[in-house]
Amino acid sequence: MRVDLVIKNIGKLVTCKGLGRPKVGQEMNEVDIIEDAYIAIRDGKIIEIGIKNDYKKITNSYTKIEDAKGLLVTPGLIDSHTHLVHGGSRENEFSKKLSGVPYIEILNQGGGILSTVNSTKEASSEDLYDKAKKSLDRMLEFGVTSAEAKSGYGLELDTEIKQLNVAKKLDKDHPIDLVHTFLGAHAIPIKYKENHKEYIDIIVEQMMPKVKELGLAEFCDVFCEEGVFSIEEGEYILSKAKEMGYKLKIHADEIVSLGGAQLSAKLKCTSSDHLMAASEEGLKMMAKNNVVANILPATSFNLNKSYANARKMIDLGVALSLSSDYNPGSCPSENLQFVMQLGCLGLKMTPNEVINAVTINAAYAIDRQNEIGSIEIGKKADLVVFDAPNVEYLMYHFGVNHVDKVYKEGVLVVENKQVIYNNI
Ligand code: IZC
Ligand code: ZN
Repeated sequence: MRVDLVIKNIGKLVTCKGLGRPKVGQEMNEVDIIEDAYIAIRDGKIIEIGIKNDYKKITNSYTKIEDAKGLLVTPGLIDSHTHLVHGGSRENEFSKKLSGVPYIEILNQGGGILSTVNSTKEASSEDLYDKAKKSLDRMLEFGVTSAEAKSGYGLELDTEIKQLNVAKKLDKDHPIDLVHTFLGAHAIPIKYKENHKEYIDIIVEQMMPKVKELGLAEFCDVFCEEGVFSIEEGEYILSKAKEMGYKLKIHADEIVSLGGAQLSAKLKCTSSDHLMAASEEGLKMMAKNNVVANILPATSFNLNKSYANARKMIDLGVALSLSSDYNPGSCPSENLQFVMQLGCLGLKMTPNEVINAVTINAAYAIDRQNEIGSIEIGKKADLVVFDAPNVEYLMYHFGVNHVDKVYKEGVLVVENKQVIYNNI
């Protein structure tokens, strides 16, 4: 057989092998480690996993052999919740935030999301592309090989489409694979403040069909929060989205316990995100309906809020994923390793639970479990070589980038912590 590449001498290969469904409960603590391993790759896919020098049986002089130098290898990390494409930044609100003005109050004053909406409208597609590309390079340097990207900074058709088109082009041009989400229901534009119904009708009757027709988004998401979209409004929008063939996501119970977790279960959302204020009843319903709880601890950290109750979620049998929420307001950081460290230090998850939550379970959160999220035969050869002796070390030694190398579909894209790809 033809083998393009073998990565040999892997000290610890953490496969995060799947079970045919998201990992829950005790399963989240199981990562499957193979010592002194190699991975064989053909056409960007994993074709064999073995130990020691056994690769010699399948290679020939055309096979490229790379040495992992005894380091730790994991599946490429997946950032399953980002607001990647946007104009501007919001450091002008930083002092206000630090003095204690709540996130929602800044939004109600016309700042927050609405300030980024203005910057995104003003920005050209080229500006949005350059800025988002820089963020994707950073993500890649931290070991992220797939990410979700939401719209939601247009709140009118043309700018929503501009954002989604930029994300589509980046998916093509950049090594990181993107999954696209339409988030027209991210905030109420000021002119519809007294008439939500009018804006919701525009979302449902004009934006959602057009975005679908253009093939620009696979998921639809709603920001359900007190002062933003109510549970009833969220249910209406997401039900219509489902009828149109979108898969569903929801920003649920982030600040106030409105019942977003219950709604995500009722609608069988692929993931329900944030959940810092989710009720036990809602979490139980999510477990029963196989909704992935996508937790974003760097947002809790940055907003100085309490962390989601991850331990309770795991006890109740809810599948957890972790993601960054990268956005210019509540999480201006692309660093998924910091998110993983907060998974331990803030959410009290074990290092093994955290690794599963940014690989195999994160793949389920974006419905890519058949292609990515674990090191298994047939999956993409998306791999991170970490300069670390074991999984625990990645979370224990916090605040630094542990990446040594990143492979995307068998191509080396990060070396010495720097991107080296050339438009693949
Ligand atoms: O720009 O503030 N939470 N949406 C809901 C966000 C954070 C993004 C932002
Ligand atoms: Zn978000």
